[in-house]
Amino acid sequence: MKSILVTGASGQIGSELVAKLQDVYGEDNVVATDIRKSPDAAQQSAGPFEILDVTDGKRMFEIAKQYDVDTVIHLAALLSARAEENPQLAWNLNMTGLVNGLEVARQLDCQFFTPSSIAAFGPSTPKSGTPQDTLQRPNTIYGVTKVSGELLCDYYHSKFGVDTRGVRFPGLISYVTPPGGGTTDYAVEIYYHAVQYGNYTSFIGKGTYMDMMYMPDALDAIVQLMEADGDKLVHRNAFNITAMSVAPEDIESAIQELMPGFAVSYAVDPVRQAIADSWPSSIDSSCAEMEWGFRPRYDLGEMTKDMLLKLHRKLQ
Ligand code: AKB
Repeated sequence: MKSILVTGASGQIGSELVAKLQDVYGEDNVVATDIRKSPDAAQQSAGPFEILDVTDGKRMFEIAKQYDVDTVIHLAALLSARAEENPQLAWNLNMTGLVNGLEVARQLDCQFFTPSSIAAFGPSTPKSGTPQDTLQRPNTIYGVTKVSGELLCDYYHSKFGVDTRGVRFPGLISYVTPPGGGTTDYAVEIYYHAVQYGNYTSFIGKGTYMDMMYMPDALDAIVQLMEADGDKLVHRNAFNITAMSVAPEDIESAIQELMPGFAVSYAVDPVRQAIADSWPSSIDSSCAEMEWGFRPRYDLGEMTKDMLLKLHRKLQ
């Protein structure tokens, strides 16, 4: 049975991942940590919770030791758009936090997972069907931290034997905890606005394709990769994974299937549009499929049905 430390547990992925890990490994075997507790009582984990600023390596080590963890899932990070507003803060939080997590894993012999992102690619990367191994020259600070993070995780594996694993997440869509400060956030907002107002003004332009995935598939992928036989992994940090490549008008059409009056207009934000334009329009996840059996369950239609149902219940 694993004993898992999760950083960034109050965030978009963390708030749902903690509950999933508790289901799989038991409530007391998942230590949720974040710089603050989620203000939403429904999202507070039932198991142990500790306040942790991930740039404080000493405190991270103390918590890991206190709970005798054998796995670290490091999620705390600043996302793309917010990182662009404060690059120094982004570097410090994303890289110092990661080094601290890796050091805990090295010193306490833990398995280690941290997400990378489609942001680890840049304008010179092949834009469609982006291969697992390709050019990675991102021009955003978030992307720079993600490529650096991938390399550092590989280094900890080859140099110190730490069992590091990761995926390059696309935009993640969920109805539980909204993301904050990302470029793909429009694809979450659009569903909230559909239910609340019946229309949406997109800050990402028509025809901008990016990879996306529904949160249940993202959570399954983390557990599946962590449970995968290490001997079968050719790659580690980090696997391309995706469930769909969509533009705003595709999500609009999928919502219109269930809400015919719904309409999207556009007020493009140049900063976030430039970030989106520097990312792939679709990535190839065949290495993840072959090496550890990645297979998402939700396409755009199934995800849209579930999102609208859950948001109607949540917001009305
Ligand atoms: C963002 O938009 O910054 C994130 C990501 C793709 O990593 N959702």
